Amino acid sequence: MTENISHAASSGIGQVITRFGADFLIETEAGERLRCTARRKLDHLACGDHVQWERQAQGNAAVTAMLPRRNVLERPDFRGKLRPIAANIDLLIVVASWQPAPVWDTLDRYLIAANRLHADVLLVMNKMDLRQTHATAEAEACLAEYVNIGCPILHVAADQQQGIGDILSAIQGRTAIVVGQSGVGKSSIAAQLLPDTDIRVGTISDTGEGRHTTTSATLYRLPAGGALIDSPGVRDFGLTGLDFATLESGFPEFRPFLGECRFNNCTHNHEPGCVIKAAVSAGQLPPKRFARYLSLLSTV
Ligand SMILES: Nc1nc2c(ncn2[C@@H]2O[C@H](COP(=O)(O)OP(=O)(O)OP(=O)(O)O)[C@@H](O)[C@H]2O)c(=O)[nH]1
Ligand SMILES: [Zn+2]
Repeated sequence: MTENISHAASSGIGQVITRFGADFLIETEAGERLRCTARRKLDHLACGDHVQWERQAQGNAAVTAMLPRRNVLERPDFRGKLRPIAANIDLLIVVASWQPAPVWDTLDRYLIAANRLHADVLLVMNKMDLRQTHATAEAEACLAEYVNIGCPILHVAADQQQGIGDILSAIQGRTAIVVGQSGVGKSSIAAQLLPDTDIRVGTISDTGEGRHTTTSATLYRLPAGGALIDSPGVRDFGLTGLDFATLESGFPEFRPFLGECRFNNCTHNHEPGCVIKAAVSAGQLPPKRFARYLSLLSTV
């Protein structure tokens, strides 16, 4: 034991696994888990952040610096101040189901949020056992539009452990979060992705602090590669602060047409010479998504 410690690196790079109050659990590059105290100026660290750490002569190790992050998910705390909850997310697994029925503009908002984070999207239609009995023609037509714009879609039944392996393979080494409206099966999917409760909880008990139940976002390594960052707050995160540029670039199907409207500040609404509207009329762009674009436009 003593020998191990004397050979262990005394500083290095690691990743934040979770937060306990003012302390952080980090994973070193060697896979060791260290409970660290962070300097006060690092209060904005979040689960998923890459950091520099060092052992100290006494007490916990310390996080000494945060490395650059590719993105961060923030949400308002009880005072309305934006707080970072997870960083370095590569993939939003957006879950919808046939019962409760999909709320399509919520789905569009997740796609916009993913685009703003520069993250990929995987749409997971859960409860495929209810598709035959609950899917309306309208819902199938809405879903077909996502297929047409090239959104990756998987059909699964979390309760029946169907399609969970497909989600794991689709993650492909990326760091994912699971989001979606209430009741669609996010918890069921997360539980299936992390079936070994030791993976879910045991990592935290490694610190010798005993089993910890934390509501902070936690990063779980997945057996097939990649990771899931999960917490109740991550799951029901929603898009806030939508502006026009974010809205327009959140509709990837517009891209081939952008820059070709008569007015360079065209909002694709009432303007003459709008190529987006023309493409919708010509059947080249999905009309239901476009109608929802217009209603989102009225909110920015
Ligand atoms: N029929 C069917 N029901 C499912 C399936 N997966 C989950 N459910 C059920 O759907 C309900 C909601 O599942 P949850 O996993 O709690 O959904 P959630 O999205 O985490 O819900 P919130 O916590 O409200 O956000 C539960 O009763 C599940 O048992 C499925 O594949 N088929
Ligand atoms: Zn236009």
